[in-house]
Amino acid sequence: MEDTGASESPSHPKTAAYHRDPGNDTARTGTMSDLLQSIGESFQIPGRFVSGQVLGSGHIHDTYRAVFEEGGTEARYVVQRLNARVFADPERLMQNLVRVTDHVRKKLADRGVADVDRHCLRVIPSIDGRPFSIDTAGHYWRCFPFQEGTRSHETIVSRSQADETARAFGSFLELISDLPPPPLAVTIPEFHDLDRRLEALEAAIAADAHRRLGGVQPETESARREHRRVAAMLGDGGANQLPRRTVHNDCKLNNLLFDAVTGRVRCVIDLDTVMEGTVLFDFGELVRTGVCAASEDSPDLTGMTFDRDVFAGLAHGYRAGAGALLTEAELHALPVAGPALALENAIRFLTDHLEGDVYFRIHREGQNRDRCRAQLRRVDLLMENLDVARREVEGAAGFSP
Ligand code: GN1
Ligand code: MG
Repeated sequence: MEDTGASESPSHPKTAAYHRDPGNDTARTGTMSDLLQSIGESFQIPGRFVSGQVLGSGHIHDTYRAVFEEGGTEARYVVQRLNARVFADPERLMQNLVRVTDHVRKKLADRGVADVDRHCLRVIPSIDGRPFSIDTAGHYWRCFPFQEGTRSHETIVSRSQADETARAFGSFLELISDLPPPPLAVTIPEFHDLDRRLEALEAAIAADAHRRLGGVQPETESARREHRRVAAMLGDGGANQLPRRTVHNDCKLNNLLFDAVTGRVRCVIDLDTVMEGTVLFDFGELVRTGVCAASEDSPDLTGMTFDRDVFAGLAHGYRAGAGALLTEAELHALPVAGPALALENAIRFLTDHLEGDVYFRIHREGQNRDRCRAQLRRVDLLMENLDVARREVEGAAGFSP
């Protein structure tokens, strides 16, 4: 997650201690406060900067929480330095974000939702009226109100939580389904293109720039083998002919904020990759992150299992959240989404391991290799349980997939 809405995090395992910041990071040193102060003050926040701290578990951006004093009370904000290596065009990214959040906010308000700020991100403009601010080093920053009274979670623990999670992302799909043209900018080209991801892996293998190939031979073989299997399955399942729509593209449990009191989903966050895609990208991320509980980088995979109840919750919740939007072809294809997205992430982690950990933030050596292994294990489990998944989707959709 990128904590774009941020949450209370006493239960959050990955905060400051895990933070690694490439390059000249003033934000970890004594000048962190100065940097956050000057950035914070460059946004339209009606108060005085008090303090700031590192926040969040995202692999991509650098996220902080800044406290301002506003008329005698403290108000908290999320300030985020965008990763320009991952997002080459931060201005178009932020234009997307403004379009998406404006659209969702308007729809929620039209439907009578009270206090829209609690249910959708709001981009705070800079003093000069732009949806971002640029620091003296040329880095792009953005700012949101901190979502008070929320929690984020890393692992789905029950069928009802799976249902709630998938329902929220299904509803989000409906909310953005009528975004007026033009299409959103492509923030990361070929983001979920499995074949291009494999090509990138082959290039990293050929270069072996960090001499790590010797340590990951079984993983590279397994990635190639599974790619052949999964690509054939996607072809057979009609996945390549599905309608293109605006999708979230990163539907993980930890990209939702849950109300700390009611336990219900309040807000979908991490909207950086909202752009054209297919529902398989969204449902697949839900399945690969939800169904085989275990942390994404656990070196011990012996206890990992396929949780049928969680899968059933995801299928029912997604169908219910998206309502009538999903076509029969999309519903038929849902069962293959999980293994495809697990494999894609395995390939991405392995590529990054070979390339020297330049994309996904790591906190220890070999972490991207371990992440890859854990995804490959998920591919196995999800493929073994494909028939179970088909039956559950059939139950949720009311027909035979
Ligand atoms: C990144 O930072 P986070 O966890 O929200 C990545 C996702 C990966 C995920 C793997 C823009 O998302 O695509 O699935 O890591 N986001 C981007 O944990 O690459
Ligand atoms: Mg993300």
